[in-house]
Amino acid sequence: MLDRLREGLQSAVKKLVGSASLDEKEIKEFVRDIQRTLLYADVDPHIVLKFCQKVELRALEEKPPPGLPRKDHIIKILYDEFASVLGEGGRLDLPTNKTNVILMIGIQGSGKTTTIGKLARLLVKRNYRVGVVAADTFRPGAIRQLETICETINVPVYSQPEENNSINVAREGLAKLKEQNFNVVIVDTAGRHKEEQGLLQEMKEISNAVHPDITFLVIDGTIGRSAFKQAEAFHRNVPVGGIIVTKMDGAAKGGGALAAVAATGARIYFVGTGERIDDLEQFVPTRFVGRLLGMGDLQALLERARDLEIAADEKQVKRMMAGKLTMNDFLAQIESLKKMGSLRKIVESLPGFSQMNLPEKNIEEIEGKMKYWRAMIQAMTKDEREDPDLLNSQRIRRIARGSGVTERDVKDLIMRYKQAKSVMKASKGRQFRTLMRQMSRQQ
Ligand SMILES: Nc1nc2c(ncn2[C@@H]2O[C@H](COP(=O)(O)OP(=O)(O)O)[C@@H](O)[C@H]2O)c(=O)[nH]1
Ligand SMILES: [Mg+2]
Repeated sequence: MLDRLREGLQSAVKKLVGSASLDEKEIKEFVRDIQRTLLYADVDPHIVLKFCQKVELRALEEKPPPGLPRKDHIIKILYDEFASVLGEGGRLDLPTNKTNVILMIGIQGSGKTTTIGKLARLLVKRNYRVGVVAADTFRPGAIRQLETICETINVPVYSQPEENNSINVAREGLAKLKEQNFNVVIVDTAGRHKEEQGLLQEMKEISNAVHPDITFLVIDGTIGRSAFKQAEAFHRNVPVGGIIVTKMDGAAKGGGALAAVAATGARIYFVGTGERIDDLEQFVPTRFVGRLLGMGDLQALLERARDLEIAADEKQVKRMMAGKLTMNDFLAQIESLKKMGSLRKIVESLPGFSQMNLPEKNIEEIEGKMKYWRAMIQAMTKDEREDPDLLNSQRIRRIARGSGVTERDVKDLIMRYKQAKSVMKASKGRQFRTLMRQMSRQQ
């Protein structure tokens, strides 16, 4: 599935790995290759632009942990950013002590009925008793289609061939199957066209009638980035619990559909990868990205990168515990905080960190200042970074001029550094160790 996308990404990675040197030019070319591949897969240009800028910035500016080749580090960055674009996948965990109701909605032809068969099969394999309600009263042959699929997997289908009120069928079907203690009841619906308000109204009414535990919106992966609008239109009318993207086999635009759906904030639970009953996969973004980039090598690379990062952090922490905190350590720590997400969240999660004199209102300000801090630290000589006590007023003036800030800014940085150092000494690095442990758990 997604062959073109995979080939494009893997060939960009291969080119990067094979290049003799690795400077700005190669990195930019690598990012451009990725960009082209994503646009071809119909990923929304805004998403592509943001994604590529982020990858490029990180690739150019981030220092790999000692021991990790720069190329590997860049591939890891690519992996991280892909996983973050795709968001979290959804996991379907249904309790066995009740009748779980799953409502399937989506426009006609998106693959609802086919997917119901696949999902029923998957749940039967997990030992659930599954029944299906045929509440698509609009499409001729809809009942027969569902019955044909479900016969092959021994799943009963409730239908009322003479009834054309889908809400009644749904309600009565559910009641009947509930009586028979089914663990899961999946309700199939019609899906004429998304523009038809009537359809959305009907979905709303069915939803109110059956009170689904989860509503799956089924989206055709071949529509690419238009999936965004479609997902939003449905969601405005019916609370969508999760999304299933179908026809990922052969869909040149499947990547665009996935990115678009993830951009709505909805979780993708499954992807359909063919017409057969077993062609349904649970969607696990990290695994998915791994496959796109060529998992075999990547898994080893990611593990190595993590080990090296932890080792580097530990070395740093040991030094800091001995009360030795250089400006470089300071910067690295601040940046690793940033990498973990919002500084505020982290500071709040660490009791005792308030000793660093970071009153709440200052946190945002600090986040904003971080890029200047980097410039200032870069303007220092190696000796100054190792031993900031050397920083007299003359040197401060030079650094301020060299990094385009005021002398007061430099003094402010030094003050914060000293505060951090004294906290570090007092707590023997305990707080940072807690932090490191959290970091390694997050990876
Ligand atoms: N290649 C491929 N075809 C699919 C997939 N899912 C559904 N289809 C096909 O899409 C068409 C419409 O599917 P159907 O389940 O009837 O859609 P519905 O109108 O939403 O119920 C059928 O021909 C299916 O075989 C998939 O994952 N891959
Ligand atoms: Mg159907």
